[in-house]
Amino acid sequence: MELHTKQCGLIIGLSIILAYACLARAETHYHNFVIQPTPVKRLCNNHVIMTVNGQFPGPTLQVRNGDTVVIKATNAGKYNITLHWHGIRQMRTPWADGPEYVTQCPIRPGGTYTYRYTIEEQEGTLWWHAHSKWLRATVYGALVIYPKLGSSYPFPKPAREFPLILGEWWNRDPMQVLQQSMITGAGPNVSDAYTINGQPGDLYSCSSRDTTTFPVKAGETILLRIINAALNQQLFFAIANHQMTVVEADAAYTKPFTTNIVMIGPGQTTNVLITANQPPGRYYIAATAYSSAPGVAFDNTTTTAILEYTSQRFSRPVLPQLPAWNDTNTANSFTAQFRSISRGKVPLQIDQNLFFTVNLGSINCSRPSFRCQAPNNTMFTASMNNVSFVLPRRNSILQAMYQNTPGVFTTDFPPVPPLQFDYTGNVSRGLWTPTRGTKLYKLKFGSHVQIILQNTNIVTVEDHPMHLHGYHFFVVGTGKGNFNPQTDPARFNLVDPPVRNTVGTTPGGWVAIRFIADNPGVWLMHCHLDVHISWGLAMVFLVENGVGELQTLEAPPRDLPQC
Ligand SMILES: *[C@@H]1O[C@H](CO)[C@@H](O)[C@H](O)[C@H]1NC(C)=O
Ligand SMILES: *[C@@H]1O[C@H](CO)[C@@H](O)[C@H](O)[C@H]1NC(C)=O
Ligand SMILES: *[C@@H]1O[C@H](CO)[C@@H](O)[C@H](O)[C@H]1NC(C)=O
Ligand SMILES: *[C@@H]1O[C@H](CO)[C@@H](O)[C@H](O)[C@H]1NC(C)=O
Ligand SMILES: *[C@@H]1O[C@H](CO)[C@@H](O)[C@H](O)[C@H]1NC(C)=O
Ligand SMILES: *[C@@H]1O[C@H](CO)[C@@H](O)[C@H](O)[C@H]1NC(C)=O
Ligand SMILES: *[C@@H]1O[C@H](CO)[C@@H](O)[C@H](O)[C@H]1NC(C)=O
Ligand SMILES: *[C@@H]1O[C@H](CO)[C@@H](O)[C@H](O)[C@H]1NC(C)=O
Ligand SMILES: [Cu+2]
Repeated sequence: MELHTKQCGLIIGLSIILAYACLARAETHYHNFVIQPTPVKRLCNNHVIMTVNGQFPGPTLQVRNGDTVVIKATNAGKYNITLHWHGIRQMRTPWADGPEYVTQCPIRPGGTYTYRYTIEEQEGTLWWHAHSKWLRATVYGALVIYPKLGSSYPFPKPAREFPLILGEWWNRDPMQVLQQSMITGAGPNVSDAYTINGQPGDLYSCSSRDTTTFPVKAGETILLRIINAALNQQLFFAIANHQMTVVEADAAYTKPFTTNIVMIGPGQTTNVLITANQPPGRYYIAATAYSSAPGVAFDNTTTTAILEYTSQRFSRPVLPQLPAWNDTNTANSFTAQFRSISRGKVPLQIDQNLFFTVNLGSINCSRPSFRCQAPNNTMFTASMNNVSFVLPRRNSILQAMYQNTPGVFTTDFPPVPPLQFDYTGNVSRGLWTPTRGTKLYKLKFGSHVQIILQNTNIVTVEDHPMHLHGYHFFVVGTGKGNFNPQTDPARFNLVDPPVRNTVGTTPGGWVAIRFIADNPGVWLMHCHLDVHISWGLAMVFLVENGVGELQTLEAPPRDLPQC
């Protein structure tokens, strides 16, 4: 970055024309990410967690739209791991996308893999995280994409900017928490804390000294780049006495709107402007659970950080008012305010009309067993269109596709539910058990796709934050109950729908998304609550090549890990 700036300065001195060429030039950023066990102290105890380069949260990547990123990942830990660049489109480079056994085999302990990709027409806040079992509980960081040199934000430049990463903390190794739930068939233990930039904050034991603070000067406007990196929980977020102006989400600018409360699901990002217009002092920034599933256990604690006006180090902070954990109305009315600033055209003609149910599920055991400790001798599971997704083990799906290796996946993922039923009504127990498979859905290059994601009342309704890799999509509609293909499309927003890479399915409702399949490769779509992806709440799109090099998947890198 620095070298580049100096070169620019020199060139600007010589000639305006050359300066323009300099401004337009993109850079390549090289980083080494060493995944390593790292000692930290949290909630009164010493722990060893996986981090990148010993940092928790991990390093912030700062790039510009158009730049190339080259990250050599070295696995110095004891677990297989992969890294995912959440929300990056990865045009023609799915090899760098990261989900384990989908686009690559894991990097084994002692191994390395270099992720290479170019940022194409994206600006704003994204993030990176491990995409292997539950390692992303501690292996994550911010990925900030600034506008190209010479262009600017569509809002006044803030005086300061901070990534603000919400996380979820267990006093146990999260890999053990996952393993225990996989063995017992029951829900995993809930977390012990939420965190802001790695710190739980004042309301937890032994945490006050390290509470994260965000400094401001009275009168200035700052930008918070909020990222929800929590493993399993949507969160409500607020700042005492300060309104927030939302300006961007999932690396897409929004029409600005003000709010006292943000609801953010795992995988999502939301940029807010805050003006320090209150009496100088200290104000709590706080986040707590939004839990949409009745009767499902969750961590009901509250994490805090502090917005600190200059030289107000000792004043006592005020807490903001947060909604009740089950306040779905507040969550939905916040989400309903998003409108995009134009970002390409919304597809109006649809070639692929898909309808996917998004379900939890339950497997009966004939008798009580150690492996069936979910209620009434069952095991929890989850599915889309009644298929519980199974990751292959012998190869990655992408490599198998590229090399035409048979037996790794099938392409018969159902475009509509195999059985129609009253999705959000009282679903008969006989329908609760899905089939299992590694099923993909094939899309022709360039096809215009609509997906209705229909939440169901199998086991319980719940807001599932659904994330699509390799794309962002327009959220054209949402509603309660079962989607009605006769009446609901008339209410779609085809003018300025929000653009996202992760969208919540209203609990007991549906959401409609659209995108153009312009990125060939193999792309995972899944619930970003890791508890649900481990139960199979996922599917994969296979987007075929188009015509010519620019519509064709690149060749795999030489160092691609093998299974
Ligand atoms: C989960 O919680 C139970 C009950 O508190 C505890 O006995 C068990 O050790 C926990 N397991 C893990 C992996 O944290
Ligand atoms: C959180 O849950 C625990 C256990 O169910 C309960 O005792 C406690 O009152 C709850 N706390 C809050 C703030 O709701
Ligand atoms: C939320 O839960 C509380 C109990 O904690 C209950 O009294 C209230 O009715 C619930 N509200 C909604 C909207 O379900
Ligand atoms: C378990 O069984 C009891 C009694 O048979 C029933 O009331 C309850 O709803 C069942 N729970 C679930 C989750 O199916
Ligand atoms: C749901 O259906 C079952 C039988 O299919 C019935 O026993 C139960 O009472 C129904 N529950 C509700 C809330 O309608
Ligand atoms: C599982 O058991 C319940 C009763 O506990 C029954 O209603 C349901 O049909 C069973 N499901 C399957 C798939 O056998
Ligand atoms: C899912 O498939 C299983 C096995 O074919 C079947 O028993 C169950 O009823 C199906 N459920 C739904 C919701 O389609
Ligand atoms: C790690 O990955 C390799 C290659 O896919 C696999 O053979 C091995 O079983 C994995 N180890 C674990 C613990 O999953
Ligand atoms: Cu989910």
